[in-house]
Amino acid sequence: MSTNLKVLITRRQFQEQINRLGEVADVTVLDRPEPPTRAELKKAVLGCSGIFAHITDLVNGEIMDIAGKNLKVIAEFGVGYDNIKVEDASERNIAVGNTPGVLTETTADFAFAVIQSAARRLAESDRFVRSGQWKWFDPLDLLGLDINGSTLGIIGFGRIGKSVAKRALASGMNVIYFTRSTPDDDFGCKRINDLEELLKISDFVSLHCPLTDETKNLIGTRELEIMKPTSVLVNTSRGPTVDTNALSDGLLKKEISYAALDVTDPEPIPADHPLLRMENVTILPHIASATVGTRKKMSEMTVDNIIAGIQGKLPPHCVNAEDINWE
Ligand code: 8YV
Repeated sequence: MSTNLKVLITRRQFQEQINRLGEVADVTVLDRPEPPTRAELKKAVLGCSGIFAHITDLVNGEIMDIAGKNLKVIAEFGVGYDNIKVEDASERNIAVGNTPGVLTETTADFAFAVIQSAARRLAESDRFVRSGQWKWFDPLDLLGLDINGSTLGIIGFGRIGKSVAKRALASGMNVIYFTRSTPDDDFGCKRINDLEELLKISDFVSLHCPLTDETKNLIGTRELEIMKPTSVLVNTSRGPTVDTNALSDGLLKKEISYAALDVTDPEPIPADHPLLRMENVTILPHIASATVGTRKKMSEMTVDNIIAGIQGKLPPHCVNAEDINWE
């Protein structure tokens, strides 16, 4: 459809949602598996009213200014939107949308699967068989950790953190948590107000906080030293919440026993990174929300946010609604 509204989708997306957008705007899709370069992004945003953004796009004031005065809405395909400079958007009266809720259970399922797989060394055991090292049954080989009866420390007790906690309780874990917010209900989990205390007593530590200035490198050298030498660190939040070099060192010094990461800093992690040579590390390619159903819902919600925004209505899921004045 030819309108004067232009929308950019920065990666390939579900055709059904591209078609929905096409009914109200001229849509450009950067239809490749890989992210656009900075130069490509700058060129593609020119004159856009809406940007359908992904985690790989840094959308800052520079990009917003290049897009120009038509830009009304930037909609993130995801709940975390640390790649969008929200302050820059608010200063320019541009709404920022995201997709909370629809990915909570899928991400929690995945995070708990990662906790279990780290406990029982599944990735390592698979590599052991594939590489032909499995010669016979050995009663003392590949021994893991029990989930039941152990303590899970959750950092960030929002929607996803709570859903992971429910799964953990059902599996017989004791759940403790650290959060800056005030949860209305913690269904038998124990709040710990001191992060160091949580790190000291947890057998598993799982990160579920957003990436902010405060949470960048939340887990670094000191935190790893405090953790139990037998403990497991699981990160399905954002890579930079963990200091990658400190983690490599901490694993080498046996400060903790295992790390399982769905997110890394940088992302992707370079193929020659020392972490990839360690058996007691699992690294996954940022797939916590990656199910057909959930990614479709995220795409639909992102398009809902864009359609509202380009038509001058606040997106249904707007993170800076209080800063927007479209009178
Ligand atoms: C997305 C995510 O896959 O929602 C989030 O915050 O990390 C993932 O669900 C990612 O943001 C893709 O843009």
